[in-house]
Amino acid sequence: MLRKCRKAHAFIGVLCFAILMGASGCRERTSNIDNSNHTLVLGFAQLGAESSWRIGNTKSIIEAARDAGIQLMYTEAEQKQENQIKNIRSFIAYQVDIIAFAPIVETGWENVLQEAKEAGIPVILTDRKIEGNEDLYTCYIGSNFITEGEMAGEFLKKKFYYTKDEINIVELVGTLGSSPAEERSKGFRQSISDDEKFRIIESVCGDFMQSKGKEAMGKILKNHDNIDVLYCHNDSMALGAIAAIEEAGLVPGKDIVIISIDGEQEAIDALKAGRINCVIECSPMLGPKIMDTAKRIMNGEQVHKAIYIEDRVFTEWDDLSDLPPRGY
Ligand code: GZL
Repeated sequence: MLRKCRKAHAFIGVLCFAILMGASGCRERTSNIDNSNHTLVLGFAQLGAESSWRIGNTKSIIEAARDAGIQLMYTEAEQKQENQIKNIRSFIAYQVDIIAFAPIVETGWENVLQEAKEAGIPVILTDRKIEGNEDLYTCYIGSNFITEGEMAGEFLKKKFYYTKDEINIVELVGTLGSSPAEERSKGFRQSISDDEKFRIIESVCGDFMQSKGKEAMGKILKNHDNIDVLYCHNDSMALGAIAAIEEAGLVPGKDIVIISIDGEQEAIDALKAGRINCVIECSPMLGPKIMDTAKRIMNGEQVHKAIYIEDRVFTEWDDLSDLPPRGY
């Protein structure tokens, strides 16, 4: 996984540098792209490379821009909001036709999005949402994280339908203040709130990262010897937590029921091997929808304010033998 990340990093870094170098200075923006010789320029400010999901998301965006004949200016923020804001400002200065970005957290975007609005550059939110003024962006493209949290709760209620005893749950939370973390927590709690046997005994941030998921779960296991369920906001943290569970001499998927979100290949393989009990899909393959929506916006078409991607649930009860490779 690490080697794959490094290779992906190198490729993206070179690509990003080449695009930015080839795109120095300002450019003359046209109001729309109906004249055939105009190439749409889209600035994409990615938040980081913290998980297989994110690497798959970046790959989908780069490939979809190429297939759509869109010139992509790509930047990566190493999970720092200040970097994302700087990168968006560089797109404004260059006067790209349209900006798309995955806001690492929900707040702190008003100023830079107001600047984009005043520059007449439409903004697409991808993957994650922001709080506040909806006039500052044209649309959101991504998953419904509340629903994903509810799906996790529904699996749990089915799994423990006949159990009368208390069910102790620990939760590994994604990046604090991010919409997936906030909403996956909220949807899960809403879903299990009608049965008091479910008790969340600890909730710890693992920042969507495998290393931090393992570290956090190691500490939780030292403080609790009565854990029945682990609910992880993403697969990377779940895979890290599984390593910690095994190091503690416990059997993941048996001693501790594990629910995770994303649907990356490694998590599906763990599900097939019985080391995870439920994986909720959150597709990172947003590239084609982003590029199609960008073209529609530039052609003056009305688009929906929120364009949700359908997600599926994979459980220990499903026959996954025909599931095609996940691609991330
Ligand atoms: C969800 C996305 C989350 C993934 C994580 O749309 O923002 O960020 O679930 C990723 O794997 O780090």
